[in-house]
Amino acid sequence: MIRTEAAPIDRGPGPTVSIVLATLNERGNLPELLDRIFRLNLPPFEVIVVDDGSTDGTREFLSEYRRREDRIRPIFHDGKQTTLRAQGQGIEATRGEFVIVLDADLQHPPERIPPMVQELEKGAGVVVASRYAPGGSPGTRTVFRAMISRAAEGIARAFLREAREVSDPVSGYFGFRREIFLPLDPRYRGYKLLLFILVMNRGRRFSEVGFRFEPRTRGASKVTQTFAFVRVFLIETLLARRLGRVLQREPVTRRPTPDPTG
Ligand SMILES: Nc1nc2c(ncn2[C@@H]2O[C@H](COP(=O)(O)OP(=O)(O)O)[C@@H](O)[C@H]2O)c(=O)[nH]1
Ligand SMILES: [Mg+2]
Repeated sequence: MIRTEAAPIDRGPGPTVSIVLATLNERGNLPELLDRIFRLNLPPFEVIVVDDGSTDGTREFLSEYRRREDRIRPIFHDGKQTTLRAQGQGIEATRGEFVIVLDADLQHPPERIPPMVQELEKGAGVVVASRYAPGGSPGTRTVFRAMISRAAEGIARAFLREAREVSDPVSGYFGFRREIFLPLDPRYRGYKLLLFILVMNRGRRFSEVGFRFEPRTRGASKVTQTFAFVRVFLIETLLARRLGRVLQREPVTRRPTPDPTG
């Protein structure tokens, strides 16, 4: 079911930075996003794109792009699995010391990646690209979207200690050290991997970089469109909280995440 477009080409030492994108019908945004990413001044890097069965030409575009740019590795998964799982799948395929996750719809300007990598190089465990840190802005958003976002922040802060330590705990734009990542139970669904990353990094330094949340100009939003998001979000917050408890009891060992039905 999971098919990688092509085996990575072994060029000796691997990349330092792995950029992970989840895509669902982003054909209109990918050309500009990738061109902007490949123009960044970064240590050696790779781009992993997990596509969940796009039908708008995203897959064909990625296959074609891969032919001339071998630093990009598309992973084709059949069927919508939520961003939590898609990003998790992408992270498991990364080779870099530092991982950066961002949306592929140009709402997260990739030009913030270099300062985020610098924070990780300076020793941060997690770096959050924040709408509320200096230099950041939530941009113009609908009242509905602002309400959903604020509700999610409130839920995250109510249940997770780590979420109180950053200004934008529900950001979808963040970076962390690859070594801390624990594969999530494949049954988990959700949209905010950052909550789990914060929990996995308990006790380490969290850092922030401001960013301006841009309006989506092409393609459709799939996540924060309905109140169904809030229900899924509440469940994933509780799963992250449970993961935090398990890690507190057995802090060092690497093990699968707790059973969501247990
Ligand atoms: N692979 C994958 N990507 C998804 C899925 N849902 C959304 N995305 C991608 O995740 C990013 C954020 O999604 P978006 O719909 O813009 O979220 P919103 O801005 O919160 O409404 C975009 O790059 C989407 O293409 C999914 O189920 N699977
Ligand atoms: Mg979006």
